[in-house]
Amino acid sequence: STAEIQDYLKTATVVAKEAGEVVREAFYKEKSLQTKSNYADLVTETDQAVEKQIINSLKEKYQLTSEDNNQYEADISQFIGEESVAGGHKTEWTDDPTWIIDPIDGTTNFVHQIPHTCVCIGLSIKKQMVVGVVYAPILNEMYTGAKGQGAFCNGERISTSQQNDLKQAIIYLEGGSSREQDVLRRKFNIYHKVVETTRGTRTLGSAAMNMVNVAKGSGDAYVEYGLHIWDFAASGVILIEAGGAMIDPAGGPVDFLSRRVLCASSQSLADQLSTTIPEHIEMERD
Ligand code: LIP
Repeated sequence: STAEIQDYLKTATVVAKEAGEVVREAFYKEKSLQTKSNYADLVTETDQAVEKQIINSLKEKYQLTSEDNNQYEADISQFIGEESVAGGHKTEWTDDPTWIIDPIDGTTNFVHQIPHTCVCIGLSIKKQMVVGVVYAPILNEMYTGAKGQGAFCNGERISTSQQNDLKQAIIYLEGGSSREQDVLRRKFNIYHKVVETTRGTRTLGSAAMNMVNVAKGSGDAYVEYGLHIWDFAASGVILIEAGGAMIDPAGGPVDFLSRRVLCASSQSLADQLSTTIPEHIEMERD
């Protein structure tokens, strides 16, 4: 129901804000760092601590304290978190209500003190994204969206540019963290074509930051191959609620486990960008 969704959104906002304080506190300090798949794929102690904090807060609210919240008791039992998956949990996405968490999206920015870094919390019900919160604590931007209820930044309604002409569009792209020659070669073919056919490209270093910027009309589209569900689930709700379109880069509906996404200010721009891309990289699925 609408009231339930609003309650989930409120909770996610409070929890993201608390998590963001931890990120802000750690931002200018020395970080304890590890690499994951390669030297460009980073995790810090803060990523891990913040993910635990988020999961514990959500469990406390929806599972353990059933007395003060009996109507939602045990409603939410599933979690997909970037660092839990890195720690060996497989990504299992079911029809059950599921919180999808990226404790720090833009970890590399966080490590290098570049302010485009954010906490992402999304909620899916029956594999439909219904709530999305993206909080960028250094920029002091709180983005929220809930299905059918609009998208907001710090409480102000946001909407996409509605740009329809690729030649006048700004496109966000990412180099990503894969260092495989074949993936890089394909990505840079795409990059070449996008630079050639548009007004310009930008890279913020965070999928979610790219997407909330498209959502608020700061830039017009974003495409990436190689990301994961936690990088774009929460920001996807915000983008759609802001009037944008989110598709599979090859066209058709987005597939959250396919590790690729194309977002744009409008469906028409999304389709144009999709057909401009010379080849669509198949990533190993989550
Ligand atoms: C990052 C994504 C970004 C991608 C990076 C990385 P993380 O997520 O937001 O779009 O290019 O390789 O995956 O690891 O900072 O949460």
